[in-house]
Amino acid sequence: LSGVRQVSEDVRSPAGPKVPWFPRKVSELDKCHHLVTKFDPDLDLDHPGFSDQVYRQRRKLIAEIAFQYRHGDPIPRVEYTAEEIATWKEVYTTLKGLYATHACGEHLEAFALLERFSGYREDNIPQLEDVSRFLKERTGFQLRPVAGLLSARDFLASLAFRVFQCTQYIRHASSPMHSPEPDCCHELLGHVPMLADRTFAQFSQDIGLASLGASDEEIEKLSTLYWFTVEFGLCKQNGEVKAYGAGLLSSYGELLHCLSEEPEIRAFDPEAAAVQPYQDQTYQSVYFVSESFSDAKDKLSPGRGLSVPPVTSWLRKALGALSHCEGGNAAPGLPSPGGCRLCPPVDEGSAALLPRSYASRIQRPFSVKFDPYTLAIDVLDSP
Ligand code: NLE
Ligand code: FE2
Repeated sequence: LSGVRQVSEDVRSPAGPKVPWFPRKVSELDKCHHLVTKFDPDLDLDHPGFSDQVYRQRRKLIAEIAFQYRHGDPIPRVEYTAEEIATWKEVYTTLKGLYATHACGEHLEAFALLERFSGYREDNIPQLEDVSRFLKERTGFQLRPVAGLLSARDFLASLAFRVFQCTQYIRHASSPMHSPEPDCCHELLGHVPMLADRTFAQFSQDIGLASLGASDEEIEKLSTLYWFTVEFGLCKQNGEVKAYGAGLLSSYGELLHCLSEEPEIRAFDPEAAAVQPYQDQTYQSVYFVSESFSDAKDKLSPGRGLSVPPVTSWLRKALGALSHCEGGNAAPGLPSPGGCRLCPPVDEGSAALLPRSYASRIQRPFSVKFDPYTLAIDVLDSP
């Protein structure tokens, strides 16, 4: 396959050839490997590793693991060098000093578990295989190695299967406090603890499901929404603003910046966040803060009560997908527990069906449903 809009012959879409190809089973993520050559140490003169041949060689070697990787393989271990571990140590210790005051409760809770069970230490870069096993037990998320920045379409598609595409190399030693590109510090310190949270895992998967077969314009909106939530989101907890975005939790410089007086902080509004312009070179000038991240979540009893986690309701709001279940017995804006045909109980860790009203809005003439037993996507024709 070349290009991300190709329609595969073996997976025929009910909508005909106009729908971009998308994976239907988890093993087809092997085809979702289109890299974006941005921030590449070989091509970008501003990359801190551009003039460092040793660093560039190392990146090539580690990228090879991702190129060879097929779904179901154990993730090969990397023996990190003393210099890499020193970079990790600097990132780890400086960030850890800020987490107590700057990170959300979900992150702190998972981080403590990772330190106990998954080799999170200042002198050890955790191995993706070990971390993947931890996540599988917590939320069913698993990791797969990726060589660098992926196309938004491929990256989001993997989330639909509860697979997180994870870089394995580390940032250049000269810039430990901020990196414009993802690296293992960003994935392990920023994303992994959040993916260990049920609510957050469901939200991530829902963005992924919404992206399958979507138009390029819709992918752009979804990845922007992802940017201002999963990467750079703030939330209020006990009256204080905390970070839950991975791009903040992995950058000492930006974690300080986001809770300083400098940036503009706006109340989270999914519709606005999905179209807010951003840049990815340096710190953000605008962040969105959610009122409800933990408050609303505390009102949910696990597996019972309201069936849709609050962050997922943000997404549904963002997608304008609420009309079919309004008037049920749920809180306004939330589907009624088990009462709506189009809103299965997602908190049981199983199905997440995106409502058809949304599908029509994104010009996707079908709905998708994740089958947790086979890790496959069922495609349902619209009437
Ligand atoms: N700026 C983040 C960091 O330094 O870890 C990475 C962001 C990747 C989108
Ligand atoms: Fe990220």
